[in-house]
Amino acid sequence: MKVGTVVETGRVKTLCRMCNSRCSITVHIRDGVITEITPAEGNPVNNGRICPRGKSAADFFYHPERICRPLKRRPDGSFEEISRDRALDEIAAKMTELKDRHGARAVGVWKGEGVGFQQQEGYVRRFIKAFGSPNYFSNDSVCFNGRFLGHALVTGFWNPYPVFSSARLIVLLGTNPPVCHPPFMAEFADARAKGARLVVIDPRLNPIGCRADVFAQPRPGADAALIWGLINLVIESGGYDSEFIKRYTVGFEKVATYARRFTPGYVERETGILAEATLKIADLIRECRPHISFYSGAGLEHHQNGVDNIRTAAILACLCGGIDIDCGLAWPEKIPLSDLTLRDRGAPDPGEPIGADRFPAFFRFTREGHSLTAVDYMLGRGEYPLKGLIVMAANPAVTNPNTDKVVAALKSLDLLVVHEFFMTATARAAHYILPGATFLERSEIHVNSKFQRIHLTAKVAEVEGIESGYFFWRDLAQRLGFGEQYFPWKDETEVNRFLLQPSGIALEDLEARPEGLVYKSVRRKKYDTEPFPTPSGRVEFASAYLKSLGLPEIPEYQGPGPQATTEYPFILTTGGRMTLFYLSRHQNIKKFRLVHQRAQMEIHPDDAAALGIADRDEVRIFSRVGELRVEARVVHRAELRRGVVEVYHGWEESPINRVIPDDVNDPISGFPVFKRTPVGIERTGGPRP
Ligand SMILES: Nc1nc2c(c(=O)[nH]1)N[C@H]1C(S)=C(S)[C@@H](COP(=O)(O)OP(=O)(O)OC[C@H]3O[C@@H](n4cnc5c(=O)[nH]c(N)nc54)[C@H](O)[C@@H]3O)O[C@H]1N2
Ligand SMILES: Nc1nc2c(c(=O)[nH]1)N[C@H]1C(S)=C(S)[C@@H](COP(=O)(O)OP(=O)(O)OC[C@H]3O[C@@H](n4cnc5c(=O)[nH]c(N)nc54)[C@H](O)[C@@H]3O)O[C@H]1N2
Ligand code: SF4
Ligand SMILES: [Mo]
Repeated sequence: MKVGTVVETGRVKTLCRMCNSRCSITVHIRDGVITEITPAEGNPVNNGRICPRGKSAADFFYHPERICRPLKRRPDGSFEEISRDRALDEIAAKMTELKDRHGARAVGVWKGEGVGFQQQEGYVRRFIKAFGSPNYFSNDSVCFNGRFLGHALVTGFWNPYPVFSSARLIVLLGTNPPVCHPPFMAEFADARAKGARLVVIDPRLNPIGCRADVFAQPRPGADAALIWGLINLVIESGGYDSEFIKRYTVGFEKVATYARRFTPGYVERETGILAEATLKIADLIRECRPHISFYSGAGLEHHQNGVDNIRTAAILACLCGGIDIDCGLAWPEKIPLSDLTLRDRGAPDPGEPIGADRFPAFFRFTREGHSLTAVDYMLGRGEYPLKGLIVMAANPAVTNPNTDKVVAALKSLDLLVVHEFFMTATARAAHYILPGATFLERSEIHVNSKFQRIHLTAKVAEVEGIESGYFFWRDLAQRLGFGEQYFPWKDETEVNRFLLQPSGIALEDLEARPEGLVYKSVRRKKYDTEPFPTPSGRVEFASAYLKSLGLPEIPEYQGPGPQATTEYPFILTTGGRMTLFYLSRHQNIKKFRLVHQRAQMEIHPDDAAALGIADRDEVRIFSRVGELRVEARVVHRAELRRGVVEVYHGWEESPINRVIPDDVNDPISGFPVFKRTPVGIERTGGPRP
């Protein structure tokens, strides 16, 4: 691997992109070798701290298993190295053939969490639209959009993270910030130092739950019953801002009437949370409003009514008066940047993507296809064939539900191109693998809406033969005949200049400020001067839009989701994150693997005893779609509810998504139910050596 660094010896400041927190880092280089990554000062996002994954970015960059040359699959399943020109020529020829035979929409793209969003997503969307296909898919069919939709349907904007440090009460629902969002922790510490209280609602006693004033452990999927109970108590106590409700909201009466049945006793029966705990949380809310940060995570979103879980939480937050105040539901200011996506103009409209008819609200808000439905189209079970797919920075063969079906679908394609660092389960199914560039090898613009900051990342190094994503899309577009029109920029610097044009910010100014610039100072209570960006211009406790789709206009509680049966008596919840792993990534970093050796299923000691399972025994977990063998970890009885088991979801060789159905979907977002699958469990052997 021949590496060039931008400076022979010295330091380069940039943003860490090992996750979407985007902390400021300093990359240390000596004699052309990256020697260390340390936190950089000056960015309020991370305030001079970074996590172990950020520190390990160079382990990724120099990883001995990294794919450094384009690969083509041979008929026997092995791969041969080919030149980049040949790979791109052959891919373009095949795409043209598919387009001629089946129409452009027979080819799609799938963007993964590896490149995140914003600019890299923009390239992917731009490319496929310019090709003439509407079929853009992404990990956002299973991530984030449930939270986004839940907030956007109520207030018209997404809550891009409260400023926790100014809260008097922090309420966390289905989120585990010390692991998932390390930068939040400094803000929590600030707030706690000033006396703020902490409520954590989670079926699993996670690290943040251990620090809470009130920790409540609901049955998975039942949170909305608790939240309705809190809404009921807030309304009963009359402490909400009735003037605000009158002027700025629609549907309050409907919410108030519906909430009445959610007495603390009813909440206890539905959720398993003691009535005293609900009353205690309501007391804290009364005491601290409006200075409350409600923050909902994947634990609420990955459910059968995930969007409505989040809507309910957003309604509670609005009733507490926390709209567009620092610690509340913050309304971010838009920054004018050029649009890379060709969203509404700039290229002919290719029509609606796969899944838009099944989940119209998802499509309306996200303008993307539904990836779970796309899998059916690949298998010939759609209205038309999906024959070709380019996957960039995703590993759906591990991370999407019903993985055996996903793998079969990927293998059935006439053309599968995977843009990757490593030989993943998804890459193994590809006809062509193109080597991916790490974030250290590209320059891109990032906007952080919480702090209203804009950043430019620095290209720190390059590896001979590896081009960053922009050049992949550009060079493929050129071969397909639309490169000059849609990818005219000679390098990333030119793209970045194009993006910045409407903002009035000069690229040189951003280059000079690696810790970022504030693009607009924070204004609060914008609703005093402008309507909420919802159809009615008000906060929508009831949504006429959802009603027009035949969906409940207020987020009625529908029960927790799929029920346990005699055949599948346990509830499996998945995806509680681990500090050192990121989804399906980082298992190949040796020092991390020493900590997490193999996939485990956490189980309550009484359940384990009833099944004759001892700690570290091998168990089989099975559902109506598949099965998996993993190691049992018998946890402390406080850690999990009885009847609930938990498995991490990213293990390459043990994908728990094999047992998760893809056909139980949230009616608004189309999301699968990652956090409530009825399963059976049996002991199959003793501990592995
Ligand atoms: N280290 C690390 N950080 C990550 C990731 C990673 O893989 N590793 N992944 C990133 C990604 S892609 C995402 S989307 C975010 C996710 O980050 P968050 O949205 O903060 O979600 P998680 O931390 O996964 O927390 C989920 C929590 O919800 C709980 N939970 C499960 N079911 C329920 C339920 O029914 N009700 C309630 N109240 N809680 C429930 C789980 O026990 C778990 O503690 O994290 C990001 N950060
Ligand atoms: N059961 C269960 N399943 C889940 C979840 C759950 O909680 N439970 N969580 C879901 C969530 S929230 C998400 S976000 C999805 C994520 O699902 P995916 O989008 O599939 O994310 P990753 O597993 O991180 O896969 C990213 C891949 O991209 C590669 N990569 C990383 N950076 C780059 C880059 O810069 N360029 C290129 N070309 N490649 C790169 C990595 O090597 C990795 O193989 O998984 C979901 N799956
Ligand atoms: S939290 Fe860790 S991995 Fe994420 S950006 Fe910050 S340092 Fe990087
Ligand atoms: Mo995610």
